[in-house]
Amino acid sequence: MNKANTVTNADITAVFDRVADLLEFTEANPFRIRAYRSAARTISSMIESLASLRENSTRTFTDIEGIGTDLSHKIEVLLETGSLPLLEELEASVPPGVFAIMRVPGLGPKKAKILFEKLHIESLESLENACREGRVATIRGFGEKTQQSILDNMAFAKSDQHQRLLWEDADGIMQDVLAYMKQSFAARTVEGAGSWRRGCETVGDLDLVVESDDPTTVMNHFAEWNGTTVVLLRGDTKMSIRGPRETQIDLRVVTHDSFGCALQYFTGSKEHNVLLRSRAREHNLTLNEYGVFDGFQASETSVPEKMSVNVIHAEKGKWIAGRTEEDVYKAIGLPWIPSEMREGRSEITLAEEGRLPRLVQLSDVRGDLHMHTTATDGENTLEEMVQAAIERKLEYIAITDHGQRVTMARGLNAKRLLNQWGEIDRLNDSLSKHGKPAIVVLKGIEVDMLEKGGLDLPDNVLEQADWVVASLHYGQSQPREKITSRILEAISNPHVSVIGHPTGRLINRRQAYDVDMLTVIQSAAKYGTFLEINANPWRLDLNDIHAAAAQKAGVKLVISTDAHSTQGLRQMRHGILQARRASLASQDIANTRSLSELRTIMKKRTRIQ
Ligand code: DGT
Ligand code: CA
Ligand code: CA
Ligand code: ZN
Repeated sequence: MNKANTVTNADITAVFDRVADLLEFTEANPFRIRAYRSAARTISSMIESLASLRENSTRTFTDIEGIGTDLSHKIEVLLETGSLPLLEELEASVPPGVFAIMRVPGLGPKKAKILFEKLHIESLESLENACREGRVATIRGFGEKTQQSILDNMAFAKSDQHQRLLWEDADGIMQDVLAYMKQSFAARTVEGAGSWRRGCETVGDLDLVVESDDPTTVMNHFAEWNGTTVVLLRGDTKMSIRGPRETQIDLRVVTHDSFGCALQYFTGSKEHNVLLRSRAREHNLTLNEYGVFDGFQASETSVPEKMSVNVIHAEKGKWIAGRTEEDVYKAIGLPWIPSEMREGRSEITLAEEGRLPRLVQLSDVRGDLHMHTTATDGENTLEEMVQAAIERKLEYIAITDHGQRVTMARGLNAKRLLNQWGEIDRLNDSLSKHGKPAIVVLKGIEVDMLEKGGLDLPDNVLEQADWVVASLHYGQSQPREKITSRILEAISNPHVSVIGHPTGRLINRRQAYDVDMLTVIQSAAKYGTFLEINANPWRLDLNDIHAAAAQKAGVKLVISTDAHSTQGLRQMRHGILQARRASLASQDIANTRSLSELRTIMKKRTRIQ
C-alpha cells in the first residue's frame, strides 16, 4: 500500500477485492461480499481519482453508483490513513497461506474454506500432501477429478509466473490452436472467445467454441494437439487442457442451433452477460449458453452439461434463436455489439438507442507518428524504417528518436537532431523526385519532460519540427502534483504535438506513475494537444477508460507503434484493439486522417509541408 497521501484508485480497488475474498472465506453475507466486489469494479473504472473527489466540497462518495455511507466511510479512512482496519482484522483471522490456496485454478475462497475446515489445509504444501494421500477426494463436493486437477495445477500455483498473459502472447497461442482445431474433420466452425476475443490487455485463460455433432472426435483431436501438456478436465462436451506457457485452454463443443449463443456466452464479459440476460428477462425470454427461449426463466446452473439441447427445448419453452450472435442480439431487440465493447459499461444502452459507434479498424490507419532509428535506440536505420512503412502502405510517418535526456539510448542533442532532419529533407526530396511520393517522412523528436520541469531540447529547435512527442521517462516516482505539473507544462507548450505513453505503465512489470489524468485530459482538450495510445503490447496507454474519457472531453487520440525496429511497425493492431475497447471511431483518431487533414486539426501545425 502506498503512503496515505498517495492512495490511488487502484489501491482502493485492491483492498476492496481482498476484503471480498476474505469475507467470502469467512462465509459472510453474500450481499456484503457483492457490495465490495462491485465497488471495486466501479472504482477501478473511474477516471477521476477518489483522492481528488474528496477535495471537492460539493460532492461526496455516495454520489458514485453502488457506494453507500458505509463504503464511503471506508474510502475516507483509506485515503486518510492508507489502511483499513476491517482488512487488517480479516487478515489476522485467516492463516496467510490460504491466499495461495484460493488462487489455485478451480479453487476459490469457498473451496479454500472447506479445505481449511475439514483438513486444516493452510498452505500449498499441505494441500499437495493431502491430495497425494487421497484425502481431498473424500470431501463432499471434491472427488477424484478435482483432486487430480489440483495436483496438475500445483506446479503452476507454486510458480511466481502465474501472471496473466499479454494479449499478444495469448494471441500467438490462440492462432496456433485455432489453426490446429480447424483441421479436425468433425469441427464445423471453430472460434476463439473470452477475454482474447474482447481484446483485453491481458488474458487469463483461452476459450474455444467449436460447432460439431461429434464432440468425442473433436475432444480427442484437442487432446492430441502437440501444445497440450495435460488434460485438466474432460466432460461430454467440455474440456480443459494446459497448453503452451502453462496456459489453460477451455473448449466447448456445441450444436448448430447453439453455436451463436455459446460464442456469445463464452465471449463475455460476465458483466455484459448478466446485463444481457436481465434484458432478455424483461422481454419474457430466457437467454443462456444454449439459446434464446420463449418464456420460462431458469437459472443456467440448473442445466446439466450433458443434457442435450432437445431436452432443454422441451423444458424451457420454445427455442427462438442461437445459431449466430446476430440472431441472439436481434432476438432481444438489439443490434450486434462488437466484442471489444462487451464490458457491461454503456454498450447495451448505446445499442438500444442505435448509437453504437463504427469502431476504428486497422485499415483506417494512414500514418504512424512515433518510431525510433539507429540514431538512438532503434534497431533499423532511417531508410529501413521508411522502406518498411512504405511496404505497410502508410502515407506518412514521423521519425521520433529520443532527445538528449535519454543518455542510455544516446539521445539526440540539437546538433545531431538537426543533422537527422537534414537527412530527412534529402530523403523526402528523393522520394518526390518522380511526382507524388510513396510516403512523406515528418521531422520529429521524442522529447523528455525533465524531472525539474521543462523539456530536454530548447523551443528554438522544437519549432523547426513537424511533429513533437513529449514523454516522461525519468523521475516516475515523484509525487502526483509534480508529475502532473510536468505533463501540464508540456501540454501547454505550443511545439508539443502529443503526449507519448501518458501513464508510463508497463503491464505486469511497472505501475503507472501517479498522475491526475482528469486534469491532463482537460488541459489537452484546452490546448489541442493530442494524447497517445501507445500500441506497444506492454504499454497500451492511454488505456480504454482513459482514452474514452479523453474522447468525451474532445481530445483527439493518436495511435502509434513506438516501433524500435521495422518489425515494431506491426504492433499497430494492439493500439487499435485498445481504441476499440474505448469505443473510439475512426474520426476520433488523428492518424486516420490524410496528412493535409492532420495538419488542419493540429494546433501547432507550423511546419508540416
Ligand atoms: P480471463 O480468462 O480471466 O482473461 O477472462 P474471461 O472473460 O475470458 O473469463 P473466463 O475464461 O472465466 O470465462 C469466459 C466467459 O464465460 C466470460 O467472459 C463470461 C462467461 N462466464 C464464465 N463464468 C460465468 C459466470 O459465472 N456467469 C456468467 N454470466 N458468465 C460467465
Ligand atoms: Ca478466458
Ligand atoms: Ca475460461
Ligand atoms: Zn518512443
